[in-house]
Amino acid sequence: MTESTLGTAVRTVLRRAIDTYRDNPEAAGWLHQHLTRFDEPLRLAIAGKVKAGKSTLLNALVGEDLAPTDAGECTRVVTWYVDGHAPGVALYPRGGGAPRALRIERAGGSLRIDLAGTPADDVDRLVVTWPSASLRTTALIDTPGIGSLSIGTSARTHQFLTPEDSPTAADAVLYLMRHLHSTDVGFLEAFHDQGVARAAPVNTIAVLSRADEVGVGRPDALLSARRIASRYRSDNQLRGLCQTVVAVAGLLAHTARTLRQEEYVALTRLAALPGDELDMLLLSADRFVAADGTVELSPEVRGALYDRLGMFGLRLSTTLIRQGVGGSAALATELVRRSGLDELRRVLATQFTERRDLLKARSALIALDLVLRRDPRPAAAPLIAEVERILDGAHEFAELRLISELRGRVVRLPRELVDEAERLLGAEGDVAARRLGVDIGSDPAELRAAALDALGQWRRRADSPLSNRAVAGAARVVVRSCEGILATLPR
Ligand SMILES: Nc1nc2c(ncn2[C@@H]2O[C@H](COP(=O)(O)OP(=O)(O)OP(=O)(O)O)[C@@H](O)[C@H]2O)c(=O)[nH]1
Ligand SMILES: [Mg+2]
Repeated sequence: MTESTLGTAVRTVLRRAIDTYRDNPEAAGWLHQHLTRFDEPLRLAIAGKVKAGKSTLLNALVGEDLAPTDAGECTRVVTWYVDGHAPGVALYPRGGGAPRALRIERAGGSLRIDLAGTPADDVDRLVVTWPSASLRTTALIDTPGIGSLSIGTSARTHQFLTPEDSPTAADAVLYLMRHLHSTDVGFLEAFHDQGVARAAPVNTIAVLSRADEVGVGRPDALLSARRIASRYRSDNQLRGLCQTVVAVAGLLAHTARTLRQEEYVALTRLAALPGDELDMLLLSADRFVAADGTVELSPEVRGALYDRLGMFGLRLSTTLIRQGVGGSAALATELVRRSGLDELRRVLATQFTERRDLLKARSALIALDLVLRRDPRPAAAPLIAEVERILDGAHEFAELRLISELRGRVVRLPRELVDEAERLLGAEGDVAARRLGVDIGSDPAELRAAALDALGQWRRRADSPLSNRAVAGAARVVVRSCEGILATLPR
C-alpha cells in the first residue's frame, strides 16, 4: 500500500464509521474532526521538563519571537501556533465552550498574550494564528514544563499529551531533555504506549537541549553534546522510545536567526579588543555584564547581549569574527549551522514531514479504535475488520513493527545488517535515496542499481535455508520495501 492509498483507506474507513455512528452525535462528531484533521498540517508538540528550552526552540524553528520565554502565565498553558492570514489569538476554555479572542501585542520583540484575568487552570488551550511559511506544513504546540513544582502546570501537559480517556491531539512530539532523567523516560513510555498503532516510536524525536551549556560552556561544548546525543541514540532503552536524538543549542539558533545589525556591531567591538582583555571579560557572566572601563558598550547593552547569546554564544561569535567571518548574515549562518538547528530541521523533514500520511493515519486509527471499543455494536464489526486489515496490510505499518522489533531485539540480525535493514525500512527518511543510503542528488539509474542490489541481497536472505524463521520473515519485509522503492523509480 503506498502512502496515498493508505490515506485513502483511512479516510474511507472513517467515513463509514461516521455513518455507522450517526445516531451517536458525540462519536460521529469526534470522527468527523479526525477526518478534517487528516488534511490539516501535521501537529508537532514540543515537550520536556521545566526550562528545558522548549519555547526558545519553538521560536528558533519559526525564526521569530513568538512563544513567551519568561515566567508569565502563558508559559503555563498549552499554546498552539498555526499559520493564518492575520495575527490573532483565541482562548479555548476548559470543558468546552466558544473560543474568545484575546489581545495580542509585541513587547520588545516577543509576543505578549494577556489572558484577561482567566486563571491558567480554566484554559484548555490558546491558539495563536501567525502568518508564517514555516507553520504552513506543521503546526507547533508549546507545552508547559513536565515536573513543574506547580502540579497544575505539569498536569496540563500530561492531559494534553498522555490523556487517559482519549488519544493525544498531537501527531508527533519533539521531546527536549538536558540530560536523560527518569522523568523523561517515564514520560516517553507513557506517550509511546497509546492505542492500536503503537508499533514503533515513529512519532517521537528527542533533543539534547541547551547543548551550549554542556561542560559549562567550554569551546567544544557542542561537540561534546553531539557525542552524548550519539551515545543516547544507541542506548537500547531510548532507541525503543524515540526515533533519534539530536543535540541543539536553541538559544544560539534563535538569536542567530533573528540577529540584529546593532547586535552584530556590538559583537565586532568586543572582537576588536586585545585578546587577553576579551578573555578576561568573557570569564563569567557577572564579569561581562558588570565590568567597567574596558569596552564602550553600556552594561545594558552587555546584559542584553548576554541574554541573547549566553556565555558560549558570546565566546563563539567573537571568535568567529576574529577568524574573519564578516557581516551579520555570514555570522548568523555560521551560528545556525553550529547550533544543530539545521540538523534538527533535516531530521524533522525526513522523519515527520515526509511521513505525514503515516502519522496522520496513525492518529486517526487510534481515534477510531477508541470509538469502536467505547460503543461496540454488531454494525461496527466490519469496521474492526477493516482497521485490522489496514494495520496488517499496509506495508508502512509492517515496516514500523519491524523497526521496533529490531530495536527491541525481538528479531536479531548481525549489527551491520540491522543498520541496513532499518535504513531500507525508512528509519532514516522515506525518500528513495535515504532508504538506499546513497547521495540525495543521485540520478535514477544509480538509485535503480542500488535498489536492485539491495533487493537481490535481501531476497537471498529471505530464501536462505540458513536463515531462521524470524530472520527470513524480517528479510521478506525488507524485500517488500525494496520492491516499493523500485516501484517509485522511473525505468
Ligand atoms: N544557554 C542557553 N540557555 C537557553 C537555551 N534555551 C533556553 N535557554 C534559557 O533558558 C530559560 C528557559 O527557556 P524557555 O525557552 O522559556 O524554556 P521552557 O522549556 O519553555 O520553560 P517553561 O515553559 O517555563 O517550562 C530562558 O532564560 C532561556 O533564555 C539554550 O539553548 N542555551
Ligand atoms: Mg515555555
